[in-house]
Amino acid sequence: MQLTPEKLGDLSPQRRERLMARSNEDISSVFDHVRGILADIRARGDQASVDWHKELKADLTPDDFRVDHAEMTKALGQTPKDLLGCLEKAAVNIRAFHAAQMERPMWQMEVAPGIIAGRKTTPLDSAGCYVPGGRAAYPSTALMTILPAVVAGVGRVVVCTPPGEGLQVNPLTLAACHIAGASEIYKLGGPWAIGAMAYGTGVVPKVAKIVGPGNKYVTAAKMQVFGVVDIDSPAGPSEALLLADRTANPRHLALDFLSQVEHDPASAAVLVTDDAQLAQAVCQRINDIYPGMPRRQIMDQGGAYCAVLVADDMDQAIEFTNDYAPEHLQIVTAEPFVTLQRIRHAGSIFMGPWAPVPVGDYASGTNHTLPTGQGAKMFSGLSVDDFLKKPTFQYLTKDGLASLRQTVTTLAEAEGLPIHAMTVRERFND
Ligand code: HSO
Ligand code: ZN
Repeated sequence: MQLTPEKLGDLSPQRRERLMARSNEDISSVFDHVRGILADIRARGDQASVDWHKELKADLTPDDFRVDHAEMTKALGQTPKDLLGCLEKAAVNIRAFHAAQMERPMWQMEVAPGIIAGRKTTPLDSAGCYVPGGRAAYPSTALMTILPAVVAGVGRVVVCTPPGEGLQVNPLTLAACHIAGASEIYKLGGPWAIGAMAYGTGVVPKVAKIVGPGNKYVTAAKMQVFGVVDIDSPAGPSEALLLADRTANPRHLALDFLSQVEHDPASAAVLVTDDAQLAQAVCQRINDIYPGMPRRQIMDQGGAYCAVLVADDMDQAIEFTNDYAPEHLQIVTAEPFVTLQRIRHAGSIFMGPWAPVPVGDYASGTNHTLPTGQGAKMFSGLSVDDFLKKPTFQYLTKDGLASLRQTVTTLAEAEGLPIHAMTVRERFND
């Protein structure tokens, strides 16, 4: 990756479109394959998962997918104390921030005299959290998906995470599941995990909603079980947009820029600033430090979605930011709270010189399961809202019903539904 500043106003429509679209993965090519696996899980349950995973363990049985008490105890024992302490500290902040998102359990109002209407907030009975494994095995994602469900009051919080050789899973992920308060954990990944949690098998329970990031097979599976269960919004490779003015430190911005790019070859990073000197300094710094970076191979392929853009002024920079709708937005300006007022679309916003994105990836309390690829224009990041439903209710007095008699009976008859009208009229016949 070799960066040079580009003038925002001079971007060709193709260049701008490429930056806006990011990697924009087309997952339709795996739909048929995934459909086959889901159908197999639906028809044969655990036996289908056993057949597909035989090579991981000799004499595999459905019960082997369950993480039992002994395995959890072992995982906790294997995890260094300081790491457990860090997970716990992160969990305290995530719990606190998500607890603050809880709505009133119930509210009501008098819509008109004698007509009381209100709304309750009730948690889902169950939820399934998918925690990726392999190259992207992040214990922090266990905290970020399980804790909002637990805080929302979901009774049964099920976790699936993909196993490797010997049906082993990352002990740190198990420790994080334990700290977050998962009810049960299964060593199952990909469409098998999604199918099992959507339909229910002998071993894995059916849940009401499946959340959590995953590769294209996981995303395709989630999309195909939508309706049988609810799902969260799709999340692709990580991305960050840095919105900065001349007050920003180029050495800090250079690392902030690269931090999300180290996730995935398809990750994206963009700096937008009204200060050409800052843009030049950040490019220079990135070009200098880049060759010595540990995850260079991954970042090499990611360069296609990276850019350092010089805007005519902050208005133009902010307009681009809202159109880009980044997963992570870093605002490093003289008055970040003033800039914030003008931001409409972003997953999670990091403000000021002391808030690099990784604080939110781990421990400031906000969630890191966020919409990518301009999804922030229509979706929010994971929160307790994902695990809450809001049934409405009403109570009418006799006078309240009388006041609606004419309206309801007339509308019911206009819609050709006479019994609807009779339910009201009959009450005044006694
Ligand atoms: N930045 C990622 C989350 C993550 N970072 C996990 C480190 N570990 C997507 O928001
Ligand atoms: Zn990250």
